[in-house]
Amino acid sequence: MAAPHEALTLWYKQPAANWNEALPIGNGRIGAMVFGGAAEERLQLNDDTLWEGAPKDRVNPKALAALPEVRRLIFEGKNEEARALADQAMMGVPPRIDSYQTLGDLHVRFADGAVSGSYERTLDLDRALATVQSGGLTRTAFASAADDVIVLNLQATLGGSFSAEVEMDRPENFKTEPFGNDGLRMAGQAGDKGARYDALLRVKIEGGTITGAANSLRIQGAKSATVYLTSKTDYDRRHPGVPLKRDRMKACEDTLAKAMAKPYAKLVSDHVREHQRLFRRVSLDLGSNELANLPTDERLKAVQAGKSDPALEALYFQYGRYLLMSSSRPGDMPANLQGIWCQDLKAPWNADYHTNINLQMNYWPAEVANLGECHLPLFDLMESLVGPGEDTAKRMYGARGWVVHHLTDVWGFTVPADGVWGVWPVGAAWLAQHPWEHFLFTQDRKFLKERGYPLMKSAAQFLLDTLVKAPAGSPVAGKLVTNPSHSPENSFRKPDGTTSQFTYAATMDLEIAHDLFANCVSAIDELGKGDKGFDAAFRAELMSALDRLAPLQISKKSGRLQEWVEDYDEPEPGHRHMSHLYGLHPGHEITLEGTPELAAAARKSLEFRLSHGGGHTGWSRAWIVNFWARFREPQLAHENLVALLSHSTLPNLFDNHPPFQIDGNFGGCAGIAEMLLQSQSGEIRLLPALPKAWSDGSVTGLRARGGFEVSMAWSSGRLQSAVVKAVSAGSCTVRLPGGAKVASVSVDGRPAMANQEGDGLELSLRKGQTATVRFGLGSNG
Ligand code: FUC
Repeated sequence: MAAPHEALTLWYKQPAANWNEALPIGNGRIGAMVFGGAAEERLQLNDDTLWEGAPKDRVNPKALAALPEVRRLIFEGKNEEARALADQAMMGVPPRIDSYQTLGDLHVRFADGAVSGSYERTLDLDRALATVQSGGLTRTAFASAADDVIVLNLQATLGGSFSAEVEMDRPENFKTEPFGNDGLRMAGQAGDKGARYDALLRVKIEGGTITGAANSLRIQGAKSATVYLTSKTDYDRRHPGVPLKRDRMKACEDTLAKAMAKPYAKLVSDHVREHQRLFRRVSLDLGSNELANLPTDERLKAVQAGKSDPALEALYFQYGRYLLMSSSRPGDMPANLQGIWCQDLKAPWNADYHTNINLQMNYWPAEVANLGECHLPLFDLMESLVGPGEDTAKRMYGARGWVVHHLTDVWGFTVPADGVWGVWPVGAAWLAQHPWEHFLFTQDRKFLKERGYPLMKSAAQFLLDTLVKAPAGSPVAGKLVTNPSHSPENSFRKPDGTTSQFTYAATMDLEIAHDLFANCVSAIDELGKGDKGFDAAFRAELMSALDRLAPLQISKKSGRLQEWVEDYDEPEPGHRHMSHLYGLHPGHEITLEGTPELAAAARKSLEFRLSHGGGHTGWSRAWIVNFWARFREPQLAHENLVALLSHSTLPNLFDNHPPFQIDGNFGGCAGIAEMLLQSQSGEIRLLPALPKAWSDGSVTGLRARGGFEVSMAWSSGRLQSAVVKAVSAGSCTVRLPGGAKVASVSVDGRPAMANQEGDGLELSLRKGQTATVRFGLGSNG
């Protein structure tokens, strides 16, 4: 069992009292929340394809005809009339999606005797093992990506034995029956039209006996028992809604037979090896103090009470990486609002894919935290949405390309949902940032050509076809704008005192369009290197649109970056969404050096939001950490990271958006990386926002755009050394923290020229080479 004091372990002295205290395991596809109860072990189970619902044509047949009228009303300032018309003519039919669901529960109820004595529960992130030490029993749970099984091993210590009863159930729609003498099967469906599933568990014991009854297995006098569990559904990722024709139970049997044929020690070591292959690419040390010896929940309480715990911040970062690996491996579904972990039949927000920040935030850490392959499930989902999204684009907007509104599911949902704020047709355009980022980090041109660029181009086509000219009298008259438009979920107050959400040219739309068009041009130029004239006509179309796109506006009244085309007042100035700052992060349009006026205005907007209580949800707080990192404000970034931990983090370190939403975990993880390393402006910037609390530390294996891997060590707030490996490309410009003086540079161990000019350092590298830079005495930091 893991020593509880290891830096990469969450641990507790008591069982989970509820789901928010249970510990997650997952192999990307299947997973569980481990409760560690003394008298009963409960594993709440999930399969990432177990969704209620089915594909359905939901395009509102009145939409296309109503669109010109909605646009006219909006341009004329008749926001309420426009809203009423959109409400009856543009919303999806019906405008609701169904929920991702729990797979059910595995229960192991211990007979008297196994429950007394000392207790400890851990989650070892480095080995991806959850353990429980209770009385005379050691329990180990893990979800193996190598063998596609969930495993629960129970081991009597000190030569003892134990007895227990094993059951599997689900809140609804399930049937269980025995499987041979040592197994149980469960089958059913998500709702009455969703995915059908089969789950199978089998138990192997040492010593004692095992007997099967109708719905349970009884273990008696065993020295050890290992439960193997897997599940399969009929959901087909390539053809959502066309049930996969396979013998699910046979597939479960085969999977378990293979896993059970391995000696247990080998099953564990194969699991650990596969986990560490990804997990160990990055290490992070931010310093430590005496709090590191406390159980995780007590550390969190200490942080809530104002104590500093840098090692908990590093643990939170690695937990984000652990969660991404556990919920989004290649070939699986992307991480939803709860990753894969969900105990409900009707989950909060259906545990869906929200595309007006949440899904994207889930993937912010993927590249920089060196888990690029965990990004791939997002591209699979995007590709599955292109067909339905093109159909919606054509029939609702008369446009080319694909559209996604503010949320989606696994059944190709692309129409406006929930309410008129769902008429937000830039979801696909935002998502299209991700394949471009994947290319920037990996330099994988084949990916860009075959998968990335087609997704980007189609999203850009939709925008090109739906941008319209702002009318005379508009502050951006004659320029290209979106209409209809929303600044996600936020409202504005018009001079006549009325409020609305429905408008044209919300700043975020313009920033998303700018970003996407610029990225498409860069992609065309990249792909044109081997293919002169590649998509030249489309490039010209993009350049012309970029030229005519409405500009971002700075309020004359307040100096803030405007969120809307008019300088409206806001009924909720501390709103959780900070959409108009998209251009600063995750976009690249606003930078300190490139657009100083816009950056200053964006900063004012951020300060205004914060001074009115902004950041009250976990994901919102996590976004703020990223913003401050981009402003290179270490203390402010850190202050908000601490607020994320102290106000929005549950005892199991899950992000709290009552009840739970995983985006804050991922956004926080990305924010920590963003404080240490940035590369959004064609340069690699080292330690851009190192706070005082992390004055001594080191990191290895972060990734930078351009195809680099970066490691650094610092002490007393000053950079000591940096190692830059050109994984897939060559030379780069490195920006050093203020005052850092290069003492020496070597490339692959051989002394090299130190081309430092001010805070810039040119590294001439060829693919595969590694530069090691040592810094001398200077006053950086
Ligand atoms: C957005 C947010 C909510 C919530 C939901 C899933 O709509 O505004 O806070 O996170 O997504």
